[in-house]
Amino acid sequence: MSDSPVLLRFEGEVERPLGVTLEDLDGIPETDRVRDVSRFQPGRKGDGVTLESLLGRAGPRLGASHVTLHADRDDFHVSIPLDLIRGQGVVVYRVGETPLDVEHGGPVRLLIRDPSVCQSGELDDCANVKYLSRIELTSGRGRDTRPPDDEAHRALHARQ
Ligand SMILES: Nc1nc2c(c(=O)[nH]1)N[C@H]1C(S)=C(S)[C@@H](COP(=O)(O)O)O[C@H]1N2
Ligand SMILES: [Mo]
Repeated sequence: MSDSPVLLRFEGEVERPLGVTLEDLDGIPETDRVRDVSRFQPGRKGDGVTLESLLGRAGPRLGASHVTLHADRDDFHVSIPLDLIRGQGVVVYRVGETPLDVEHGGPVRLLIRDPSVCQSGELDDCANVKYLSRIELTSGRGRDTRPPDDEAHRALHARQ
């Protein structure tokens, strides 16, 4: 057990609710690590672990159909079918030796390996949730506050 702050929680329809610390993330084996996200998202930087490796630890229950990504810092939420996101999600939390800073969406940010453009489906750019604090497994779609149209999208970006 470590007394470091919990950076990310897994909750809801999981066998083992988790509170994940920096040490936990650093302890994930190399096979589950994703180094240098600029290889698949040019212009973004960082290193992380696969969402799948963390889901494996939490153990989605049989009834879990959706993964809801919560950013409590700015009250932004995205809900995506489990089957779609599990092979695509990367949990980014470092840039080399340095923890991911808030300007880059840290301390923990989700990146989709191969997102579609904004507002074009479940796994779009808008699902690259910054300041990710909780991952909730739900039966049915959970909360999703992604902008529904161009105007809402422009307004969201204007606030950032
Ligand atoms: N917490 C949080 N994450 C967020 C958003 C937000 O408003 N809050 N905006 C989303 C949207 S609409 C987009 S297009 C991308 C933009 O990521 P970028 O700022 O790294 O380009 O972040 C997504 N992640
Ligand atoms: Mo977006």
